[in-house]
Amino acid sequence: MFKKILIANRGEIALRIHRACKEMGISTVAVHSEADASALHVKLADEAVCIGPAPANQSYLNIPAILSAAELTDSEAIHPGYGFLSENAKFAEIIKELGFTFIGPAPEHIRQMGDKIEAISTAQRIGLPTIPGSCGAINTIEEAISSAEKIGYPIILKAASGGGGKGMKVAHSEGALRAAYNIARSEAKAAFGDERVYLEKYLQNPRHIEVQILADTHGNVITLGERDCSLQRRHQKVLEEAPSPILTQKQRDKLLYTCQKAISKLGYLGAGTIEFLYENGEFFFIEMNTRLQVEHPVTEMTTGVDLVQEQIRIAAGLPMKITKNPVALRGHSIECRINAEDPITNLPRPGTVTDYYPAGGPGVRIDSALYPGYSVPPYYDANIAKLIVHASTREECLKRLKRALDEYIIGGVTTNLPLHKKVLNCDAFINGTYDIHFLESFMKQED
Ligand code: MV4
Repeated sequence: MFKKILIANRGEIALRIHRACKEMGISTVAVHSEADASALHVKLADEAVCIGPAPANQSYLNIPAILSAAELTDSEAIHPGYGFLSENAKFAEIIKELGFTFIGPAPEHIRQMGDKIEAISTAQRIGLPTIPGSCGAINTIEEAISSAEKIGYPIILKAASGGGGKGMKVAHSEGALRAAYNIARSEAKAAFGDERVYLEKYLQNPRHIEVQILADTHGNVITLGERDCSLQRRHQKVLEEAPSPILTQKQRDKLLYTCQKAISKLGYLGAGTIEFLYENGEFFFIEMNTRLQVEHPVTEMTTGVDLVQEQIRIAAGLPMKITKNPVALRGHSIECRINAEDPITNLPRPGTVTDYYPAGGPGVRIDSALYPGYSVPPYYDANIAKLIVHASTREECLKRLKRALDEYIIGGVTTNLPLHKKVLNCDAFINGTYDIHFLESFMKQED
């Protein structure tokens, strides 16, 4: 096992990784920007190295600075967390070349899934159901129109290097497709330096359901159930739950079995998430995330598996602690993402935390790097805490969540805690029938 791990991230996830390391007897190195010198992940780590000024491209995205910190501290492995460099194939490659271990999948798998066109053709090859579409890049407007006619409108144009919702255009007719095509290409070029786009049938009211997998170097591949991430706004997830309230056990069994077979065939290593859209009883692959995800705690609560510890064991070449597939699931878990944001504009709104009373009691977990007196810096994303609850049924879980939200006090910064409380009183959420458009229409109705 590693003696020392460098954590190439900040905030709650840096702390989450630190905690896993400590429980495994591993010493930790925090890296931080000048703006994060007083951050909790820095205070708690065994060692800390400042890697640059506040802007992420000069610090948390600064590959040479991070590698120097690893060298300087004699770290053996690097955990990238989520965001920042977590899905940067070059970073994973250089780490390997320099003799460190990247805690994540092979660079080839990161690259393969980063190109959404290649990801879809790979998904088809390994037996995952995909959305009817162009099967590759569309290079001319004529090609786009003929492909759309075969598939049928409405269609959606997506950027090959996109993902997470950036650079998508929906068209309900040939006229709309003609108008959208060049815009989609130039937006893709501007955002990702890659103008390639592809086309899919547009699903109008899907749910977003994703499957957590783990695979080790000993040939074990396990699924750890699904997460329902349909409660989102502008492609930012707001609340996630496990299991999905709309799946039958039969549907779940089939989905998990298909994913287990697919990942075995792919030869993937580490933690990964396979994202699907679900509509009218059918699943369609959209993307695969080759990292630990923000919402991983709901899977940890319903499986009892420590995903970060498993990632570390896998990277060290050890077998996972749990290898029986599928992993047994128990109860229900919901995560609320607490953001420091303006309640009207929903734009990030930094500030200094005054009072801080975290919720507690049975079945309550808070993943956060907040403390009284902490100043939320303006340079990074708005997420400041995740409130995760677990109970034996969804109904109990909703009651527990309501109780925990009422207890949680974060003074001095404006948060979306009130929004979570409102969502909990909404019928479509209570009965579990909400789709990916629910939150946006709910919030419009509120204004
Ligand atoms: C779609 C879709 C409807 N039809 N693809 C957005 C994020 C990216 N991962 C894929 N996305 C979508 N792809 C087809 N063929 C609708 C979305 C979508 C969405 C998906 C998941 C969660 C939230 C979303 C919000 C808007 C659109």
